[in-house]
Amino acid sequence: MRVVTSGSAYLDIDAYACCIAYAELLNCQGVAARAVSGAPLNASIPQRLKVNGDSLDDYLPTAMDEFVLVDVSDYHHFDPLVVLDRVVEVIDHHPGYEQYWAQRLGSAADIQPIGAAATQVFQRWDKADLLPKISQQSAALLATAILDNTLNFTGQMTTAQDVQAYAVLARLASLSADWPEQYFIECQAAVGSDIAAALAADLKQMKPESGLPQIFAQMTVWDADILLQRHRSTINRWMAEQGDDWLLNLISIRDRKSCFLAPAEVSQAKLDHLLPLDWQAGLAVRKPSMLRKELLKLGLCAGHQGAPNTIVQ
Ligand SMILES: [Mn+2]
Repeated sequence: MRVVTSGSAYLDIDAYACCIAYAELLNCQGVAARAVSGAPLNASIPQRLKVNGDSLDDYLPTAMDEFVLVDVSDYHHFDPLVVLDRVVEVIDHHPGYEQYWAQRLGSAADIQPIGAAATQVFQRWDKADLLPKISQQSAALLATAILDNTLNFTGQMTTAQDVQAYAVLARLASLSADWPEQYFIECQAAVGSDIAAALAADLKQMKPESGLPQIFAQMTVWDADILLQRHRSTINRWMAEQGDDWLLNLISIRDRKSCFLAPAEVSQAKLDHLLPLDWQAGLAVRKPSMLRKELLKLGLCAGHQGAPNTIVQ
């Protein structure tokens, strides 16, 4: 059995879609596979696209099983059920571990700088000439994962392949022309219905050398202004319970901006060091929107340019 799985902390729609759609492809090709994960699903997965309630298959792998990792390649963050020596394939779009996997797996490691790992899974279906057999659900999941991970095609990592994959998948899944708007509005409703859970499900602890605030939460919604109007005090309260030095990057698809929420001066100063921002009562707006991985890249570069001892502090 091939166990198709992803990271340990939570599943976003890209990881979730890739697990399901890639296991489906393997089964179509006569390789027994199942999509398995013990991680909770975050607010990027709409209720109506969930295949099995609020979790994936909780199958317990046997000593005979092999593992396929999707949307993750940093083995520190693999689902705990993974046995590293029995990983046979990796499909991912995060930088950092390309060499490691190329040495271990050769061409079975597919790590590309692309908007969504879902686009890579789409390419597998396409190459196998099996797209006419993909389930409507998997097509909808992959298409929506592309929307989410590319910020509706405005993210800096978006490629022409993402755009093309979405067009084909949206047709196969019969998605309407206004599906992107519908989808992000639905995410906003999910976030708004339980702010604390949504923050917890996309929160990362940043290392000092990142040059970023220690606690970094990120959420993507349709209209950030409305969300902030309704929930800003709850967000402030909940984030302050996690620590003093925190940042929320609230990405607003409708107006293509990031709202950075960081009340502490120490957190604001870290961001000021990386890009010009105008802080008003703990809030700064950045247009076009930015992803956490883009800020991390800026932070790491700034660290390397400074004096060596500023990196390790
Ligand atoms: Mn992804």
